[in-house]
Amino acid sequence: MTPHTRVFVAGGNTLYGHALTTLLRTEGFESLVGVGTTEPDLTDAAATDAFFAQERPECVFLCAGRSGGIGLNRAAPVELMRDNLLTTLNVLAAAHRHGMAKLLYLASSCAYPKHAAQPLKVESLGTGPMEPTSEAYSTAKFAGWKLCDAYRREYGCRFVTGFPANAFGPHDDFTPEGGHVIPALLRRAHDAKSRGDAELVVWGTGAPRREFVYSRDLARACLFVARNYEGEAPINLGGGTDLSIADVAHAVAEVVGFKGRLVFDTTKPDGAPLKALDSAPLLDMGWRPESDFRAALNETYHWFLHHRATEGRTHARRAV
Ligand code: GFB
Repeated sequence: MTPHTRVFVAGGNTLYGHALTTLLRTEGFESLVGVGTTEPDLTDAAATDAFFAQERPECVFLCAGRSGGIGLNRAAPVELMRDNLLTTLNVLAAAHRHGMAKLLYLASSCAYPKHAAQPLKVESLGTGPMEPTSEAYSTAKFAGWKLCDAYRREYGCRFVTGFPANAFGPHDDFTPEGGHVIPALLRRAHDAKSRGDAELVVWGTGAPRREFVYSRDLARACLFVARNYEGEAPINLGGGTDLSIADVAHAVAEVVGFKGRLVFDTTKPDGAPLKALDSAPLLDMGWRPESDFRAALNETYHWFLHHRATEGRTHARRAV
């Protein structure tokens, strides 16, 4: 990969996509294609194929497909599964048809068996049932990995699959019901503080543990893998911070400045008891995360504040 390599970040408007596009620009990549509104509707096979025929990307980061937290997974399994199956099918088919050099597909840690040994090694994929609360979405991600594998075996395509840890950062989905735990709690803590609430509700028992990776680190890991990894096996993209949900909720309250009580709503699902990735293959290749969790949480909160403010002004402008 050189700064002249034609790179397509499929799903540029996602959490991962924004972080990757920002990093590629910082690294001096000057031939990014399909950025912003020029990205085709990837659920449309013909539009996706026409885009590849026209733009002929040489390297693709496939992070398209709707995603969401445990709430959205329970509320919209059909939409999440369909959107991820369609976008993955179309992009892999077009990438193969137009002879693209290399593709990194971003699956999800929820595709691991719910009770696999921790930290999660790629060898445990497919060895047991997945966490039910996100099974439709996870099955689509699992299928995406298997399809990359099939293209590699049948046509020799350099399609690599990465399994990211739970990511967070700017451009995430901060909706209180649909977002993942960090953006949803930042939003709800912010609203609770603004209203002067005495309590902040946290879903579940607070006991589950997750490995969190900052989107900027995840983007760096993706570029590192695109440049340096040619293995057949999928690769974990972790190296993040392992925390209980109660720890996360306390950190969020501190960052937002919410002084009230945390209340755990055990009528809400906990999901998987633990999700931590074994990222030794990536770390052994020399990659290292750079972000501090608390500083990353702070940056994410300030991005949210700024974004809400501009969103407010934009809305006002649009209304006029
Ligand atoms: O982030 P989250 O939805 O992802 O939930 P999962 C993580 C944990 O945080 C769960 C708790 O134990 C939740 O019960 N939690 C507490 C909350 N408060 C909240 C809240 O306000 N919102 C949310 N969302 N959670 C997802 C999968 O599972 O992992 C996705 O559903 C995807 O498909 C993602 O794979 C990486 O780790 O539980």
